Amino acid sequence: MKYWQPEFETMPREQIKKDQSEKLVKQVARMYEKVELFRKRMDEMGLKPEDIKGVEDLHKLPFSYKQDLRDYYPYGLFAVPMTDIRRVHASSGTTGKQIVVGYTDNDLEMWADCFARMLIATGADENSFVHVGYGLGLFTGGFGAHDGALRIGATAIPISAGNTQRQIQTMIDFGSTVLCCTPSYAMYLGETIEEMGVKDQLKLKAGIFGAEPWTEEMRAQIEEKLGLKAYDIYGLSEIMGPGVSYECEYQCGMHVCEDNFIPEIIDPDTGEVLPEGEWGELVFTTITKEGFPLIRYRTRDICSLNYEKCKCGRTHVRMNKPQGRTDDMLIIRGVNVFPSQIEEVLLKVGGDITPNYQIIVDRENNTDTFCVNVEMSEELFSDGIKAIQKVEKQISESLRSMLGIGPKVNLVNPKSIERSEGKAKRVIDKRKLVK
Ligand code: DLL
Repeated sequence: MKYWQPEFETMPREQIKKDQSEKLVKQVARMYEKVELFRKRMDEMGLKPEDIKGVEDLHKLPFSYKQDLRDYYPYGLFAVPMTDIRRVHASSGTTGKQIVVGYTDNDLEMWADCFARMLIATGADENSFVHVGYGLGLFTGGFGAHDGALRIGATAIPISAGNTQRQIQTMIDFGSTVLCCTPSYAMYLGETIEEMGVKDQLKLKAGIFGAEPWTEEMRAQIEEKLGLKAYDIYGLSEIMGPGVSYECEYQCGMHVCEDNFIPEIIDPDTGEVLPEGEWGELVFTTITKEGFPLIRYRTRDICSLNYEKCKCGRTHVRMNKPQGRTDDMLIIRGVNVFPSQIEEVLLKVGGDITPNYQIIVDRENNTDTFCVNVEMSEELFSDGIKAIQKVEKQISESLRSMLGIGPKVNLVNPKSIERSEGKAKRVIDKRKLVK
């Protein structure tokens, strides 16, 4: 089967709005009937489904939150009988109880279609070999990529995450052309490929990396180590999984699949919708999902939107790389610090260090302590203590000038920080452990 780019991706904005309005009106009416929590919230606000006439009324609707999924766990927010739910996925998140999401046949079709758009944008086709290195299981990453590969008629290699040397040997033997995994795992694969000295045996052309924030500097390193073009893909279990938005060949923001999802940017404190271009919390409404639809879901991702037509011809809105999450922002001595800011500085330092790091925050005598452990390169390790101290000082000063506070930087031995096969754990906040 051959996949073609649907015409709606290049529709004029007025037409997109019309299409979204029709779908939103139907979705609101259906959810009012089927989902108790949604009906209750609408009633509390004195809103009736008829009050929603199109996207211009979206801001009137109530928000939904991750806590709702926990309160109604497992199936309390589903909008169809369980006999129509064909598959479930779950997300444990970094904290808290797992949440579960469900898909009807149509939902799975729609998801495969969205991931297929990502693959097509990278130049993949029925001749491609799609190496699925996201975990295949309850995590949405693996199955999302797998179904997308089938949709374009490519050959899927559902290897899942882990067993790094075997992954690489399989890539070589099976001729993988598209690699799908988290960016931190891509870095680890790249490092191992260098050690094995097999880069020239790989046939990789494109990488589809997401599920965690990553910087432009990291993109450059991954591209260099793996010899491919690295694309960013965004998604979250609550809304669908990977493919809610994706980069095109121009890599200037991720196109939201607006025929299925309406994004908004709001002020996380007041809930007000912010004007185009401003950074705030990303909120999504699913307008076509049947099994587990959500209205105005607060993602906690910090992002901005750009409605300008892209050079690729797509008119679908682009979201910027999320800067982090409202819930992973660290407040250290009163200063807001995002792990991605630290990563940006570290990757700029280049050769003497590796991009493997951990941020450790603690509290001593009522003051926050802030420490960044970074792995040094083998070369620096053999240069001795004076050279190491010099680099530590240089990183600490660069971080101070970016953040306004300087952490204690420790360069640690090569390969001493644990590698990740999925989402990397970069922050250890010991203050949260204090009872
Ligand atoms: O991570 C779905 C996914 C799988 C996306 C594979 C892309 C590729 P969750 O486990 O529910 O779902 O985590 C969702 O991960 O709210 C963001 O905070 C973060 N995230 C996902 N993609 C990106 C990205 C999957 N490209 C949460 N950049 C989201 C930054 C991302 N953060």
